[in-house]
Amino acid sequence: MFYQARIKGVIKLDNITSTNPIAVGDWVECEAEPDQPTLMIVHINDRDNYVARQSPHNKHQQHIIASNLDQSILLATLKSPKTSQGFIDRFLVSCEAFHIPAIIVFNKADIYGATEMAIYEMLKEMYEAVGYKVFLISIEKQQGLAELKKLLINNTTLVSGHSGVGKSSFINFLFPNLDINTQEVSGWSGKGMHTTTFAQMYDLPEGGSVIDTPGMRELGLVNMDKEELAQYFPEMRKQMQDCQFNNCQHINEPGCAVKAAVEKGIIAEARFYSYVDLWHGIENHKY
Ligand SMILES: Nc1nc2c(ncn2[C@@H]2O[C@H](COP(=O)(O)OP(=O)(O)OP(=O)(O)O)[C@@H](O)[C@H]2O)c(=O)[nH]1
Ligand SMILES: [Mg+2]
Ligand SMILES: [Zn+2]
Repeated sequence: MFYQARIKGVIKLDNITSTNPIAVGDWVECEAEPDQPTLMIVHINDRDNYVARQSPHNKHQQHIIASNLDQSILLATLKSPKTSQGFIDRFLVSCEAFHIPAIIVFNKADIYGATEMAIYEMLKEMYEAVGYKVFLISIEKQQGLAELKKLLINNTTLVSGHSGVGKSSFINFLFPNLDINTQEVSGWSGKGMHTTTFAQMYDLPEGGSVIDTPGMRELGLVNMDKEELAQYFPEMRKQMQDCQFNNCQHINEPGCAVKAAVEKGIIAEARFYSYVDLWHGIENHKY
């Protein structure tokens, strides 16, 4: 059932660090509005988890994208548009920090040439070694989708990624009767047109639900200190207890087990570079 609802004024005040008081996936308590078909939301239940982004307007505020999730799909493309490895790693770190399992899905396989396929194989090997599931699909040619669809049943899944990677096309594949808006990526920039403008949840007839979201330009890491970052790289987490210093940041300390593992090829160099990049980008709140 669908109802129009509005939020009772006082709830809004409780949530000043977030730009939105309520998010897709929230469970709420409602009351009927007198003499109207609409409802009033009077209480938002505690969230099991949520995904948030730094507000583009104010870095001290966050925008909650969705809540009560079982998993998060990063839809990526290696062509039209290109998703960078840095962006993928930033997304994975975010998911680790929010304790939400992440799945990496490369779409538009039908337009990949030998170069993109070689990059895909390299990324697949790298991310699977860390423990992430990696899929290659073509929504257009309906390839590789059956196995992915199985993972959605009885779960609440967030679908994220840059504009133009095919998030809404994926929802249309799952729900052929919906026919929600999709739009070609711009010919000259190869970038998406930001067609979807707000997150929306769709219920699968088999059980479970899928959330379409607007395309992400960039992804700010929310409320994270430099010291925590390494924990959100699962392959680094395994090595860090062997570092000489227990406060090792794995940047240039002596006796660093993480850097030793990079040299031995146990940790992918490209992942370590992402770590260093992200580490430099975090401003610590403590100082
Ligand atoms: N070649 C090819 N094109 C695809 C595939 N999947 C989607 N597209 C096209 O990519 C374009 C963008 O798809 P959308 O589904 O609108 O992308 P989106 O991720 O929802 O984009 P935003 O809503 O802007 O974030 C459309 O023209 C789709 O037809 C695919 O597997 N192969
Ligand atoms: Mg869309
Ligand atoms: Zn170290």
